[in-house]
Amino acid sequence: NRSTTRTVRLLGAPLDLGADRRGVDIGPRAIRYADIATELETAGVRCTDFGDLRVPRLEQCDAPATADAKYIDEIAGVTAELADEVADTIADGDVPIALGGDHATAMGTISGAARAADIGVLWFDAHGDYNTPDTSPSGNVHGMPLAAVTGHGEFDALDWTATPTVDPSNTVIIGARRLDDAERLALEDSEVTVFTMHDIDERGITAVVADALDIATDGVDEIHVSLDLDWLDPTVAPGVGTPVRGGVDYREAHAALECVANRDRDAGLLRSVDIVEVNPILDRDNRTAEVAAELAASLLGNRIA
Ligand code: B3U
Ligand code: MN
Ligand code: MN
Repeated sequence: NRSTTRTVRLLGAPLDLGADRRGVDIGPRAIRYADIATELETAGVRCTDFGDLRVPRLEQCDAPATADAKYIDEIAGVTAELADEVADTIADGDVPIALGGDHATAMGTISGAARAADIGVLWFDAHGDYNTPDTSPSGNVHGMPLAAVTGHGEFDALDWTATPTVDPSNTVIIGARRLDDAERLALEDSEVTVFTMHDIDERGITAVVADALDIATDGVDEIHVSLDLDWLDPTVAPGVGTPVRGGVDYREAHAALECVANRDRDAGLLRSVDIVEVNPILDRDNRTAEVAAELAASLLGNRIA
């Protein structure tokens, strides 16, 4: 269990090549300005900062080689580096938090985290991120990472065969409210569990997260938490590239992550975290980054209030 003080290591991943809207590359800086380090330390966690990974600027990249999965080669390079940093962080006994950047970041975090142990995944998102280059309506890779890490679809540029990934039966999406048609069909065919906003409305956030934790940890020891800020309602988190109305409110978001923290406190299961899709250019007064920092403290903190 988690009685000793943990150290988290921030890994900035200013990646925007997976998204359509510019600005998400400033996300890591905005979350630092929102004082995530102090939030975490106040919650009883030691916080170190690795700085930012080097990410190619969109302006330096050639036009995307394929419209099916734009900038997939560049994204493969960045996520491979992130995977190494995540694996090193875990080997040092620390908990990596990848600060995005767009959600393609998660391919690196998860493949790095899955190297040393089998993990389950909790994916808090308005979207499924389960498109493939064949089904994606946009060609944006940030709509595909969950497919890639669960072995669904063809991702030629990604060397997943050399990288242990996650079992779809230990993968849970929470808060979905906008799935593309082909994506929805593929999820229905898969072993991934999807809890929609309707499930949360009907059953309450804590019951849904309790189920999600049971599913994610069935037969595995540890979990990865991937938090897309568009999971929250845009009134709470306006600074995201693809806002969708009807998301969780501030208290539901904290309650959800506190449920994870409580289970973690008993079992020591939280291995790695992503906090992604914060777009300061679309934000108001850095509110979304502040919510992100506060949610990190609820998820990783050592105290209940
Ligand atoms: N499903 C759409 C939109 C989307 C997915 N993730 C975000 N947007 N952030 C797509 O492009 O795959
Ligand atoms: Mn996402
Ligand atoms: Mn999303």
